[in-house]
Amino acid sequence: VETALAENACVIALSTLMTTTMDAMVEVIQLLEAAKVRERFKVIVGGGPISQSFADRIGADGYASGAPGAVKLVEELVGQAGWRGGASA
Ligand code: B12
Repeated sequence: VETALAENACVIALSTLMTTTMDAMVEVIQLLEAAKVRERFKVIVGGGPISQSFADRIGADGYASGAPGAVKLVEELVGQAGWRGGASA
């Protein structure tokens, strides 16, 4: 979260390969909410144990099953009309 703020990131992309680290994705979203900066970032999740339903459950903005889908997802999210995240927030 500190790095995303320092870098004026638009997107935070979280990856995990293991079920044991899935909870940390929830923690990142909670940290963003606690710092009142959740709306400044699009948070996307992925990796072997992750699914669309998990992404929905934790309040992530998106999920993709592979790299090409991740690029498409980011293009859609960042291109969304009216969203001005990152540096412009
Ligand atoms: C390579 C590998 C390792 C390597 C990692 C090397 C490295 N430096 O990265 C080494 C040997 C170190 C390793 C260690 C361990 N591993 Co390992 N490992 C794997 C393996 C074989 C492949 C993972 C991989 O790199 N895949 C290639 C990438 C490109 O594919 P991918 O991760 O699926 O990513 C794609 C999509 O998921 C998606 N995606 C991924 N991230 C994101 C993020 C976003 C935002 C989006 C949109 C999309 C997206 O796009 C990617 C491209 O298509 C998997 C088994 C598997 N087939 O997945 C086990 C696996 C992940 N390992 C596992 C385990 C248990 C471990 C260890 C705990 C073993 C141990 N007891 O020490 C340790 C943990 C180490 C650690 N601290 O993290 C388990 C996890 C089980 C679980 N359910 O949690 C797996 C699933 C194997 C198994 N079936 O048991 N491992």
